[in-house]
Amino acid sequence: MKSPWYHERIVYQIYPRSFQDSNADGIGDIRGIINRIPYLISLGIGIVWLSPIYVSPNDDNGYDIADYRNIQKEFGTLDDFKELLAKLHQSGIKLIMDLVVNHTSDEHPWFKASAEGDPKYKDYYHWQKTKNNWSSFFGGEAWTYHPKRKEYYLHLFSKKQPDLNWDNNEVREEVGAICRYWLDMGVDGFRADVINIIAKADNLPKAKPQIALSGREHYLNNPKIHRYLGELRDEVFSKYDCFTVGETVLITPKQALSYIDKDIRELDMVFQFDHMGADNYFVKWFMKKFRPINLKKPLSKWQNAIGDRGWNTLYLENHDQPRSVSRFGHPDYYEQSATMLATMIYFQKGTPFIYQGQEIGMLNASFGNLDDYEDIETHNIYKTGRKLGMSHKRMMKKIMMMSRDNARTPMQWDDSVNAGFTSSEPWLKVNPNYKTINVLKNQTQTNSILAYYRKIIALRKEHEIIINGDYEDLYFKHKRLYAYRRTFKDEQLYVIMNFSSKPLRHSLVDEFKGLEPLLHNYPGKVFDGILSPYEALVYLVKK
Ligand code: TEU
Ligand code: CA
Repeated sequence: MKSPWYHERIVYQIYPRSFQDSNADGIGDIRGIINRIPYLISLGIGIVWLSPIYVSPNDDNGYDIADYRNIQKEFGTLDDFKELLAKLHQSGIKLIMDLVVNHTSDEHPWFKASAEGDPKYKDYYHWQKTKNNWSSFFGGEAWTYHPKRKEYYLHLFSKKQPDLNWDNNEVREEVGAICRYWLDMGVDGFRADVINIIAKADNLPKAKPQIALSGREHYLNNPKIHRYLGELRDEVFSKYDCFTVGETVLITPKQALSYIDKDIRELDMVFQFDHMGADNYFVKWFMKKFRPINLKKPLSKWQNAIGDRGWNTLYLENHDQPRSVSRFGHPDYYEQSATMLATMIYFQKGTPFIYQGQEIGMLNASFGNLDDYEDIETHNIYKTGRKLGMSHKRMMKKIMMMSRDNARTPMQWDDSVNAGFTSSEPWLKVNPNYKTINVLKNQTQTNSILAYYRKIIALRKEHEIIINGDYEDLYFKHKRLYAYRRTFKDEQLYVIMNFSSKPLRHSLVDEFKGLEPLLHNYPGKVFDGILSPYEALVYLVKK
């Protein structure tokens, strides 16, 4: 059976604000993306995922939408968007949009009408006379009083992001219509923002108090959600050749399968977050020392648990996560750890997602000055932490490592002013390391991180085993060796890595003596039976 295109292709996530500015206002835009299509083609990716470009007051950089059918002025026009879509399609690249429908902006006409008590919109959101003890993902309370309506409204994110009431039939019809609008225009699918929290328990009961995310037992994977997503699948998604990937927070493999199992398919795949917890306890602000085993365990758990029942997503970064090389790599082995991490994740079974700049090994910006951060989450957490008595220094340490702005600094194209992102003042500072880390420099070096990413992408097109081979861990308990085997028809693919800064000898490596690796991140190194720091080897064996 032929695999669906969204199993074979590689997704490249663009954060439009930070990708390429074309009109010198310091903000990335659609025209900028169009100008960079040759770069996307040269990478070999097959799908672009655009973070939100809809009309938005920008409280949360576009994740607070005021008009789902139009483009934010600073990004361009609907015609620009249509041109981008057409040009990507001409280049054989598909496009998926971000679908943010857990909440709208408080400046969306629905919310304004709801706040005024307009009978049609009155129940589009969650209103209550009294607030309860639920807390927000961004720190602080999840309720805000609205003086006009004289009631509190629920917002699981910022107070400018009121949660939609999915129990309301008309809300669900509106969402379906929005999806159809973009699909009819030719869009190829959606990344559905925090989709597993859209259904809230009836009457929003009081929460079991927790240190973070109080109330979650009443909105995570609430059983009603399957009816709501089932409707969307039947009435909208199944009518198009499109795909959906749900962002599902705090999810277990079993819960994931309740959405993506091949007999259910309310969503085609989900983003899980277990491996993003490798350097923290439950919430990223409670940091702990990173250990490779804590990355290996969750990744392996998902490979094994999803198995043949569904399909995984493979990612290390997105616009919410710090840069993976800063988190899991090693500064003394920068190129080696960056390429090892890519090998580790992208030879597993699932659809690869690459976040802009990851392919050139961009690192955390770690600005030391709070004023250099733009992200609402960063500022809210700072306030919350300070209120709880934590020092400025302690909060800044957390922010420097974990702020979402680490991933949102402008794309580093070259070593000209502002890294070639803009000719004026960028909306968020460029990472000062852009003179050494940029696309141009990567392009001129044969063994760059970018060249390695291109090789992985090319290999995936050449060898079906990388897409459809079964996954199996090898020497799973080993703390420094990371190894697994993929099996497909009469082929086996071995992925062998030293996830440490010390040389590693292991009998597994000896088995491949004299064999030419399919991929190797130590260019020119001759096999000596010992894995160097962060060395990664991929072997293809025919039985
Ligand atoms: O993220 C959901 C989410 O869980 C994040 O808020 C997460 O807790 C945080 O980013 C970790 O640092 C999605 C979007 O990806 C994010 O950009 C939005 O801010 C959020 O939803 C609200 O729409
Ligand atoms: Ca611009």
